[in-house]
Amino acid sequence: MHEKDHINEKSKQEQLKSFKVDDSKKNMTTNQGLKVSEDELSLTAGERGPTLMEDFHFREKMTHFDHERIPERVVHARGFAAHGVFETYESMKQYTKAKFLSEAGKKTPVFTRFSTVVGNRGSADTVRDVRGFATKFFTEEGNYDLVANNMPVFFIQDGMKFPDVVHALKPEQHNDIPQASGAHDTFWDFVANNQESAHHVMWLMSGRAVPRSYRMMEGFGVNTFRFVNEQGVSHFVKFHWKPKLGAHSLVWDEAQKIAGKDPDYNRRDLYDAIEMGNFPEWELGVQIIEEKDEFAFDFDILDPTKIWPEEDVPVKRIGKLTLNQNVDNFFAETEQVAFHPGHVVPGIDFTNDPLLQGRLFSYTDTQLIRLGGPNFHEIPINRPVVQFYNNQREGYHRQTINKGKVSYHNNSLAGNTPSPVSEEKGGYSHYQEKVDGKKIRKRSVSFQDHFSQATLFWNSMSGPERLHIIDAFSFEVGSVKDKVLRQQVVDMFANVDMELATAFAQNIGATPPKGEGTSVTKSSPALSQLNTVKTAKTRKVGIILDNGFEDKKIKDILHGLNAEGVTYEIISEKQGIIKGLGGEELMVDHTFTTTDPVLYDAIYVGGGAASSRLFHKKTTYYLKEAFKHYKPIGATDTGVTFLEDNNYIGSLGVVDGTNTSFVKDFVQAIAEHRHWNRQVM
Ligand code: HDE
Repeated sequence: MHEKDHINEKSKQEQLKSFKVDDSKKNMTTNQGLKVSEDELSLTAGERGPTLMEDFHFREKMTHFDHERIPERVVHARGFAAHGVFETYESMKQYTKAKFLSEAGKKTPVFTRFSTVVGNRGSADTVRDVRGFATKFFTEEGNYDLVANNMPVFFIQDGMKFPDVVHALKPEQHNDIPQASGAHDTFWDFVANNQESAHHVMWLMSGRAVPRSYRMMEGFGVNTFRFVNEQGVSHFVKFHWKPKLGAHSLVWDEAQKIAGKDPDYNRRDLYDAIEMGNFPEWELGVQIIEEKDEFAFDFDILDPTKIWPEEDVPVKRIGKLTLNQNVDNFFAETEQVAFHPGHVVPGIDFTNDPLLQGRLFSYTDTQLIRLGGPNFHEIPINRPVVQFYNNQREGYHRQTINKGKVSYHNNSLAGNTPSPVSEEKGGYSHYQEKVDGKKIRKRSVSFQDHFSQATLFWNSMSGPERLHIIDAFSFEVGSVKDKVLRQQVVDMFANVDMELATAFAQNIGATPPKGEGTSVTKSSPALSQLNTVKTAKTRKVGIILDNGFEDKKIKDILHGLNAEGVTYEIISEKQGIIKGLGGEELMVDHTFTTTDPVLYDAIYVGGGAASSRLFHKKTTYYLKEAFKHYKPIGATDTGVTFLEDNNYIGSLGVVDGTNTSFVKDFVQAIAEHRHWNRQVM
């Protein structure tokens, strides 16, 4: 495999195959291969006697167990990953010599890990947080990592401040509370005292921080990189991931409830979608700026607290990522994968973005402690699909068996090999940017405007999105104990928008700000999730049914939903089989108590006998929750009485079965994601 010169989309899978072990139907052995005859009783001196030291099997088993945990990632500890393929749409040779982007139809195996940032490994998926979106491309020129987030800007401008923002965001020092949440004093103290965070905080208070699904989330490389072509011409580039299913969010009340009902909500969603063959897809987009336009904008294009508005610098879609295979082993693959923005291939290079420069140090450093030494690149999931040759040797967990006695360069004993390769033959060569300046600890004034783009974000939001942001500030800053700090935050965000700061100031008992407010009026429609892709495909409907349902009608509706790519689960009072009037049988997936309305995109009441009081009570609860969270609701047959009882008929996104085109209308309502303009008490 290593010596193969042809890399195809299956290459990584083939490479991993040789490391995979299926130990089902096998005899048990020790790690030395010795067959084990007894695995439950330790070796003792007599039936009631003491355990003996010489029980090597007991000691090996226990020692391994004692050492099973490795340190979790200091940030992005909780994550979930899958394998897939990236396919290039068209040759990007004009901009970059990166081979995996060089021709239309070229396929590259990838591994993508999604994550939350702040919580521990066992924390809930749906907390308010940034999401990581890291992709390793196993290219023929070595691994390229695009280590992205689902928000396009960052809290800080200089890597030097990363430990500070993370310390502030993590649980507080004295009591280790709260878990996976920024709703506490130290985070907001950091924000108020580091005003460059304003723009990122706006994103964090928006629906982007509670994505409905990893499959419905945008990704952004945040930092400014370079594309360099064969001729050595460089362009500035920002990377984007655009989800084919659109970018959609949960509502906060729902996100909080899901954190209890199903803390694995986002990972389960990704896993299930892949198992069902609903492979999630994203398009890779690039924004490109010519070198000569470096200073043509009213912000510094190297400032990671700034976006390049898509209306000013269009996003060109250059390829498609498809995740199509779940991992076999979470620890071996998802936990041990090691990303690094410094893993680049020829044609992709860095800029002087000061945050990026900090990152280029941190990622390898952190793997040393997390993965226990300098040989983490040899762990199967991290291995490039091309063989690596150099003079690095030894260290913990070395697996390569290098032949020969030479491990230095230059040498003549091995004909001066392994030998460096010229740029023309594919050797990586850094872009020769001219740098001339004094060694100083100082930031350019072009990085000093911290508020204009935070306002741009606010200006671009629709009404419901603004309400989400005001509620989020009210919750988060309202959770801050220090009243002076609360006021500081209000005064800071008055620089973003007076209406916003006034609204949450009133909710948290702070003094509304005075003054003129900002004069920034610019907006960017691409930032609003109301303008995203809308589709019912892969959405999950909770179908409430009781015995005595209308056989044909229900069957037709189920088929209709299936045909539109909608998935569903049948919910009833008891598990087992329910029967229709004509004897049709359906298997119940969940009872009212093993699931919850917050776990569905829509609720449909198909009715049936619906005679018990419990059925009535629970169905009403399911509908009320769905209604409150702006979800589509459908009902036919006896189910319609539930809509009547709750006065839902005629409300936005409520579809009743008196309509002959029920499936069509319901699917359309599902595609809307949420009916934000519904009047909800
Ligand atoms: Fe990271 N980041 N980061 N980060 N980051 C890590 O590396 C760091 C930043 C991102 O699924 C760590 O292996 C510094 C921006 C993702 O395994 C660590 C700075 C963006 C992941 C680290 C940043 C990211 C990480 C922790 C500021 C979006 C998870 C574990 C200078 C573009 C990757 C690890 C995975 C992980 C450092 C800022 C994305 C400590 C110093 C901006 C998606 O090295």
